[in-house]
Amino acid sequence: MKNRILFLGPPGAGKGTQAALLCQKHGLLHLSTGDLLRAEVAASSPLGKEAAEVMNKGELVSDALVLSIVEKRLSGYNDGWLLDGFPRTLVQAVALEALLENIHQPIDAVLLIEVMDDLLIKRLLSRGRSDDNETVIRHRLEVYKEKTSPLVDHYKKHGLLKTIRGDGGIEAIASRIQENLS
Ligand code: B4P
Repeated sequence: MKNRILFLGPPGAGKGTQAALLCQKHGLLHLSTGDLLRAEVAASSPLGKEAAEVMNKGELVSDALVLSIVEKRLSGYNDGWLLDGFPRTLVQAVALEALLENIHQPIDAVLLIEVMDDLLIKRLLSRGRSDDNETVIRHRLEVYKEKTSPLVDHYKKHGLLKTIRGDGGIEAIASRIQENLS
């Protein structure tokens, strides 16, 4: 099975949900930049204070800050991993490629989880995190379209992209993902 994986997709596509299932099943390191940032916020660290305001507005945290978090976790790690919600900009993608080249760990697969906007909004409103009110969600979707969706073409050109339908039940989506990683 492919075991160096990126999950791409709009907010609420279920990246975190599916990443947790897949990593538990196959013993992969689950690196969610969203979770790591929320842990910094909860700890009121200087980094968390910087991130909280940005996240609650639905903006992206600075590339430099996110890159420092990922670099710390991935360097020296030699087993399989899944990056969930990272990269989210082309700058992050290019920096990740340089990091992975240095540690001789190329990406095996990029999975794009696709879900219609109406369903994303419905899911996020029922999740109810502090950045999950309708105005902020709509802004996050715009930010996704502007800053993250260019990564779809980027990874298509590298021959790494697989697209997964993200509607339906959690188990059905997990099976679609599994089929694309064998
Ligand atoms: P993330 O934490 O990455 O979260 P997300 O994109 O909102 O959600 P995800 O797709 O993981 O959906 P989930 O499984 O939870 O980002 C949050 C913020 O952190 C960003 O806005 C940004 O500010 C910052 N950030 C993170 N990474 C960054 C980066 N690299 N650079 C800069 N900033 C960064 O699912 C959503 C809901 O749907 C859940 O309630 C779940 O239970 C439900 N659900 C999932 N699958 C379902 C299904 N099949 N059916 C019904 N409900 C389902």
